[in-house]
Amino acid sequence: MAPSLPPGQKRRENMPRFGMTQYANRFPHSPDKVSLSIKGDVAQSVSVDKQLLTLPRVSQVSDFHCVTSWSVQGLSWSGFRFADVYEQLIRPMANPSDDAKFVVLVAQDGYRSSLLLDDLLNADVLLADRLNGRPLSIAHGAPLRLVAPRHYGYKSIKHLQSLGFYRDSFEFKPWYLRWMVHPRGRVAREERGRGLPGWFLRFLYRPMIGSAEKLSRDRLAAYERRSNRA
Ligand SMILES: Nc1nc2c(c(=O)[nH]1)N[C@H]1C(S)=C(S)[C@@H](COP(=O)(O)O)O[C@H]1N2
Ligand SMILES: [Mo]
Repeated sequence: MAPSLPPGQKRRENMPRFGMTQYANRFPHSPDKVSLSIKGDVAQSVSVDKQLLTLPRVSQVSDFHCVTSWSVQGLSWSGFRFADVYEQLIRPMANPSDDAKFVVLVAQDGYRSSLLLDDLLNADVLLADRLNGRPLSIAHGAPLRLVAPRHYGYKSIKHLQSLGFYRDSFEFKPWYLRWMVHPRGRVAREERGRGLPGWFLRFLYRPMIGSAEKLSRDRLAAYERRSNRA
């Protein structure tokens, strides 16, 4: 029997391309090139690229939970542990301030998410470049994405391009309305949004899944047709 799901989640078999509808038609500018800029309250702003390959590669099977209430179980990711990236590259190269515990992640498509450094340092948080045995597709976040299985999917930013380390959360401007973004977003506690109960948001979001999924799929298909012709 498959393991049970967190509160309010429903299982689906396949991983769709999914996201906020305003990002459905936005795509990474450099899907083939990993380059992370490290900034914020750091001694030095730096860029991390090839250094990633010096870290141990890790594989992990984990579940993925979208805030709108769908979950996919047993995804096989491969990449680098965030904790290794932080300890072995970010600290020596950029030296973030000890009290810079609030991390803002920005993507090549303009999407943003935030997580507490303590949550990012969980052993199951990865910067992944492979999914189910293949290089990450554009649909799922090429060239590099975050995988934070204990947090809602909206924290697991695709097409990652920068990490900012800050003392305060005021640096973070959410991608949409503030109530949609919980500062931690832990799945086990149903922290779907800010100020509104998880069960309420679950019922609010659920009817939107089908149309959001279709929009994401159609825009990706149109993008692929355009790039094949070019
Ligand atoms: N760059 C970027 N990252 C993103 C999103 C997005 O639109 N753009 N959507 C988020 C949401 S809401 C979800 S559920 C997951 C979906 O990941 P998938 O498309 O690989 O299923 O990506 C998250 N990360
Ligand atoms: Mo999501």
